[in-house]
Amino acid sequence: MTKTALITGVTGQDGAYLTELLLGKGYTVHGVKRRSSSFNTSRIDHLYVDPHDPDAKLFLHYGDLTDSTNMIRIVKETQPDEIYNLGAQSHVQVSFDTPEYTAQSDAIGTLRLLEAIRILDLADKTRFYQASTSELYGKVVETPQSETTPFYPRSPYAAAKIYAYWVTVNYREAYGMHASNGILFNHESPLRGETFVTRKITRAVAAIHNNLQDTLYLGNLDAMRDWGHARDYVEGMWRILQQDESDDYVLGTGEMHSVREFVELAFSMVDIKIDWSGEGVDEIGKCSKTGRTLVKVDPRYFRPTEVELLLSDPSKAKEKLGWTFTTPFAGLVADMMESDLKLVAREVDRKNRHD
Ligand code: NDP
Ligand code: GDR
Repeated sequence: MTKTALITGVTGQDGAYLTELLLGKGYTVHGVKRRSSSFNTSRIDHLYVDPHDPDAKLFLHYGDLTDSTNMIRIVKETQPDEIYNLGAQSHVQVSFDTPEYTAQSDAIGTLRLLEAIRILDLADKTRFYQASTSELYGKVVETPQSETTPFYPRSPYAAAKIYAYWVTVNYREAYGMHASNGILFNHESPLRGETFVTRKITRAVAAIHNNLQDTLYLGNLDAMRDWGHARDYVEGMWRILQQDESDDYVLGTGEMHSVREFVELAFSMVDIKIDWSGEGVDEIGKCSKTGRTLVKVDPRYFRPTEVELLLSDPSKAKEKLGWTFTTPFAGLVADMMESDLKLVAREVDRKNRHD
């Protein structure tokens, strides 16, 4: 029997990889996209076929997690077997500028979807996946961080996501819903948004290598993250919803690296070795051969409260879901660099043709 999935955040990084995965498994996929004055479906355009085509399996619906009636209508019309709630204002730093909106979409948005399932009497049919996050751990209480590590959110984003986490647990316990949290550590890819640190770095390194940019400005170079590849993590999301019992799982690599290490590795892939000097806001990274300054610190990117390090213990997911990551840190950086070097080469080519 063909299953039907509904994905919020279908136009985002994870939405794109998950859509590809589910279509490959024969699912019919409904996605919620936001109305925007410019195109926002570039990550899934290659998967989309005209809905008039009899083979069409991907359908997009205008919607927003801040709009209850719209959510209820979409759930009613699509009658999904599985809902993946990936939609969110997902940028930690931006959440300090837009805390109320972040709470509306990330916290209450989750409640709206759970209520839609309940109101529509779909609790026995529809399984629910909540995109929870390692940001819940925030300030370091213990490492590595597992399903039993206490939470200590450090941003309006994390505070909103902690509500979403607990309301998902509550609807499971109160109404017997198959509702699960995936507590996912950072996962990246060539589709990563350009203002997250990894993609900001790989784009800048590719641009600097092609003389399109002089300097990469970053915030906290000492922050440590457990970075994996998004393609691996959407497989984990799907596995979580295939379990007989709903539950909460950490997905991560169990390895962490600093932002500085990410920068060094990305530059090494275009044969540039970075020499660091100075400290704090005065730290700079120079090309070891030319002495040119390529990396500077800009305090604008410091956060009012920082999450210094995140490190997962994904052993429960390994044992119960048979899930583990397949792309190690160096492979992730290489994949992102390769893709951004191609993108920049296309930009250079376009520019040359116009000159
Ligand atoms: P992205 O920022 O790439 O995508 C977010 C998606 O949510 C986009 O499709 C966006 O639409 C949509 N969206 C934003 N606000 C709303 C709203 N109010 N109503 C409906 N849709 C909305 O995030 P990722 O793909 O990286 O992450 C997916 C989810 O997983 C998010 O919830 C994120 O918080 C969470 N997460 C991510 C991790 C990571 O490392 N990537 C780790 C742990 C959790 P649009 O394209 O129009 O902006
Ligand atoms: P994060 O990702 O906050 O972990 O949230 P991000 O890539 O934004 O930051 C990671 C770390 O890098 C430091 N940093 C910078 N960050 C950005 N964005 N820009 C910079 O210039 C910069 N310089 C240093 C940050 O301070 C931070 O410590 C991501 C999002 O996908 C969330 O939605 C998700 O929940 C978590 O990962 C797990």
